[in-house]
Amino acid sequence: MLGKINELTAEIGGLSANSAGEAEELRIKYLSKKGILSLLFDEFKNVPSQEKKAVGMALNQLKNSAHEKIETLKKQFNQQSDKGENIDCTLPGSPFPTGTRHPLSIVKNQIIDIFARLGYTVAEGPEMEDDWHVFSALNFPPEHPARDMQDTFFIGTNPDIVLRTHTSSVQVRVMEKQQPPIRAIFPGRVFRNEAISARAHCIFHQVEGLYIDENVSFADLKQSLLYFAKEMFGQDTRIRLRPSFFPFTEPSAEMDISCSLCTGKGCNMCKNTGWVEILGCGMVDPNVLENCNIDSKKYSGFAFGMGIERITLLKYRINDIRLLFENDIRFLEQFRTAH
Ligand code: 2NL
Repeated sequence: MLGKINELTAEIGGLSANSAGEAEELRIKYLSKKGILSLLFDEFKNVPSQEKKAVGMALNQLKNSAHEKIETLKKQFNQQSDKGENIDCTLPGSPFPTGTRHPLSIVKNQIIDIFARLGYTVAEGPEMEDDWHVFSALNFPPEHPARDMQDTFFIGTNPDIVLRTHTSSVQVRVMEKQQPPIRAIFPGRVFRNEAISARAHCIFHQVEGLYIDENVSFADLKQSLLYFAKEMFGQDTRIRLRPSFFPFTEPSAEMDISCSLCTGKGCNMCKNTGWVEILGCGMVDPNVLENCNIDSKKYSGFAFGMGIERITLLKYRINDIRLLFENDIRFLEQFRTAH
């Protein structure tokens, strides 16, 4: 009898199961009413009385270890419900890493917000354009250098299809569709066939603006852009307009802001002039209005254009435009803002 008990102890100790069902089968085989252990207990009455104590103890030990073994076998398949009981609801949650907006998007949204307060809406249009919307409607003469392959990306061999070099093409589309008053800004990606350097990239972003109505004057332009400069760079910011030339505006000007780094005293950013250029602007050339079926005798307007990269570099004091296009997470993570 003791031999049998030892054999069974070893046998049960080595049991394994691949599913809860298999573990239950083993329980029935060894521990049920008609199981192997019950039969063994039945045999106990035939054990001679002097051996009863030792055999009884061994038998009880076998029974206990068998129960324990089957219990462990079952437990491995019951872990789901166990898990629930073991959750510590007081532990802090695992942090979920959130992304950040790209600095160009932050600045673009800021520009949109500022002009929205002046009543400007936002319009967008295609990046692939025809010659009319990028050049001809905007008063570029046929031999203008901007139409050259050196400056403009062409799509395939068709000289009429280009990647837009400015978002003015969207303004042309809006003017063609809608009579004044028009007051909108035009953010978007533009393309110029230029060598990449710390200051220039062949793909960059622009916001242009357009305001056309009866009696719109250069004074309106100045006041609107002064408001923009103060909102964008701080209320102490001053502006200065220098005469310039664009095919699509007459008169034209370039606008500088007082250097935000040295507040006009002279530093590296303003090359010791106290001023930094941020945009171009002017009164929309009457030819452009007529090209878009707007009566230039009745209506006038101003327009402006700025590079979002340039504004971003100035605002955040970044010294290389390429940082904006490399998508280095260590650079981008520094722009956590509400915008
Ligand atoms: C610059 C200068 C400018 C405009 C853009 C414009 C558009 C139309 C008519 C007239 Cl449809 N003008 N846009 C006007 C003056 C300057 O951009 O340096 N941009 C980065």
